Amino acid sequence: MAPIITPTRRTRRTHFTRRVEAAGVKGFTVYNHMLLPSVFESPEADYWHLCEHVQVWDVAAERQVELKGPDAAKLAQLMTPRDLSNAQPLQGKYAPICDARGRILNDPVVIKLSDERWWMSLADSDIKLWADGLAQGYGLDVEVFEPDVSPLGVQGPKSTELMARVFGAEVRDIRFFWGKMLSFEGQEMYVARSGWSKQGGFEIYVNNGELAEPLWDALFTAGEDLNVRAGCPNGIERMEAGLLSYGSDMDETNNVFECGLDSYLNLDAPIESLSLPALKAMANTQTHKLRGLLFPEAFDVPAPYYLMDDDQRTEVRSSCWSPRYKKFMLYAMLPLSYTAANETLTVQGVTGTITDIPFPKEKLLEP
Ligand code: THG
Repeated sequence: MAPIITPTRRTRRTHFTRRVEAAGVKGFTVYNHMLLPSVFESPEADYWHLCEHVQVWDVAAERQVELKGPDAAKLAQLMTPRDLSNAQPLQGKYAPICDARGRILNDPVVIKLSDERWWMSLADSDIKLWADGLAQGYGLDVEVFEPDVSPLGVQGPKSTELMARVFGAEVRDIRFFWGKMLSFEGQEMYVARSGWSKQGGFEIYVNNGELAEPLWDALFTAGEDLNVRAGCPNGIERMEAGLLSYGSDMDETNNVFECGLDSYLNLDAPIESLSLPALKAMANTQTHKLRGLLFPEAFDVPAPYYLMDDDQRTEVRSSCWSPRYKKFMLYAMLPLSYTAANETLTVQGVTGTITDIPFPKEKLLEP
């Protein structure tokens, strides 16, 4: 028998796990101490289906940390160097969370529900502890907790049609990273146009566990002729799209500049944010940058796998074969001293081209 992850109370199940199992899930990962499906048919079959049809994703492991109270906005702004002062109710913003040394602790979608109520829809790290520690240390009037809210993704080119059938035509004019309160069986829930793919889609923030399975079933009944299937964040699609995965591509040893997330900062905004002084001081001083690499053939890079030697040694962060472009895609944090002098890198005798992230389309299409 292949080794498994032993299920315990710590590897929390979601309100959708029974349906995910019934749909034939073949693998899980653990994310925010919770099960996150990782493959259904195969990574490649899941990829093609996602790009052509519509999938329902149990992304409940994208846990929310809720900030609630008079100082909620103040705490949210303290945690991220992205200016939140212009955020409107029901708007989301992709906003890195950084510590006082400018390092990345998480890269959530920050959602303003109202002035005194915010969610951070988290990647995989323990931000509730950090937020509560800051609230206590700064003496803020805010509650910090994990609400029983479970995002359900509806992703793929047919997602708007499916969502309109279940939630009504109002979903059609939701703009990217905005949301509406829409009702399912009489329960209002936050529905946003977002999700960890570039195939288009929505996320439903299911706030009543008893409606989780009925909602799942309603999506599958309404989507039968759309070829709806259970799916999950797909490693191939997200690398082709240039989406970053916290914990794999970057972690708390990296700063936002190295990861290319500097477009999500507002260094000159008149905001009070813990990391801003450090980030201003370190702008343009980084020695490494997360880059893409494209190889004409695949090879094995069992983690941890290191590229180059000595002071240039660097670990492969993510990799996979693109069946669409017939290229082996890899992300690595490369020393600028290397990329200043070289446009290629040879690994196991295969020479790859160094690129930006996302991979430029013309590089993907190169023969
Ligand atoms: N949805 C929700 N929560 C999440 C994720 C999600 N939590 C974990 C993880 N994903 C957080 N990380 C990301 C990374 C990228 C994006 C969203 C969440 C993303 N980025 C777009 C891009 O890079 O093109 C757009 C960002 C922007 O322009 O603001 O979508 O997926 N609920």
